[in-house]
Amino acid sequence: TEVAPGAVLLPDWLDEQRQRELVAACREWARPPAGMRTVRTPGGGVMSAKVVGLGWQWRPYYFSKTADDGSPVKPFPPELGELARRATEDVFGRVPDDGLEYDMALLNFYDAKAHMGMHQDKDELSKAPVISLSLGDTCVFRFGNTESRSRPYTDLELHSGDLFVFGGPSRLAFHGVPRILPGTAPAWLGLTGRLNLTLRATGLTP
Ligand code: MD5
Ligand code: FE
Repeated sequence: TEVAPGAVLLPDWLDEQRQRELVAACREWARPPAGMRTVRTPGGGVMSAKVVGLGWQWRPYYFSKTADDGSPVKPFPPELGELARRATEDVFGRVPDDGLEYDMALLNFYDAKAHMGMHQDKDELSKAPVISLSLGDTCVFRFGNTESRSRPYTDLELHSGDLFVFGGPSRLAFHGVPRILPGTAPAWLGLTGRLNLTLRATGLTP
């Protein structure tokens, strides 16, 4: 389903086994050193979603190879590069051949009360689509416009197993997660809360 130009939602893209495997992998990636942490913004704010980066660590508002605890950031797993290629193939019918290289994963964990304010993802130097995978609780995802945080925007639900690809003109749209719908994760997944895994090409890896 094309939600907006370049923004494509493929519901239920990950089968049960793949979701279970990814949750198990996320638990490893979240572990210290260079594990999941709380992000403080320069303005004195605290993000309610917890974050960990693979390949690169996102900081407001740049990428670093060093985690907040001083350890090297965990490597970007090759299997996530393979997953990104499969996602772009399924959505665009081919792997984009403009030399883009997926080199970082950003993992966000939302508990029942977490949310993410409206923002743009513009720290990447590459225009490659962002691949977003949802696991666990359903969330309300707010997809906005490229001009401002305010209306017009569209609210939709992202469910466990859904793939959302943000490319083209949607790549720089404002977006956020106004709320989590607690207790909506599939029982067989064994996850309380929501994990969002995004695969990105920073354009920073030589
Ligand atoms: C989430 N994460 O559900 C969302 C999904 C983030 C973030 O927003 O920055 O970690 S990924 C959403 C995304 C990425 C790039 C472009 C657009 C959405 N978009 O045009 O809407 O935790
Ligand atoms: Fe974002």
